[in-house]
Amino acid sequence: MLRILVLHGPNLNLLGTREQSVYGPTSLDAIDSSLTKLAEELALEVDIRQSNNEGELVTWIQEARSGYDGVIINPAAYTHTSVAIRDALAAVALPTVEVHLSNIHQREAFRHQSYVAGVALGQISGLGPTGYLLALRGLHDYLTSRRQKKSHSPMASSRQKKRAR
Ligand code: CA2
Repeated sequence: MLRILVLHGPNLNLLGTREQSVYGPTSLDAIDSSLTKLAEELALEVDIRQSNNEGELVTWIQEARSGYDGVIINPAAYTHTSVAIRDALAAVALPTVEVHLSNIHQREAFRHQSYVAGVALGQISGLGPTGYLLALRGLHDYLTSRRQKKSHSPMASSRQKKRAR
């Protein structure tokens, strides 16, 4: 079964309690529940975590190297500052989708730059909580079609082909 690590960065634990005009009324727990429900439908496993600590996020990304197939991350404010998170994502080289609730490109100039975008498969910005669900569907499609391509490759051994199923 494909396993996806979902990471929420700093202050996202406050969702639904403040700044509803920017980030909407939905709580982080509600976002996590809808992700878990979709994961069940797609027969994926999701491991969802939130941290206000850059080092903790870096450690979790590093640990994802073994046992995970992809990453969904809303790095929150670290999007615009963290070379460490970018380097960790580049090091593990797992397909990663960057998600933002708000459209960072329509906001203050300092939010237009993402250190993560350059190492991500894609970025979803401005679609609110739906962005996380689209990210999960997108990763699912990407990973399953990659598996199929690998298992149909003439170079794939019968053991590789079995593993890819
Ligand atoms: O739009 C997004 O998802 C952001 O990643 C959210 C970050 C912000 O720094 C990025 O530029 C864009 C901020 C998350 C803070 O969330 C709060 C939620 C409720 C109350 C206060 C902060």
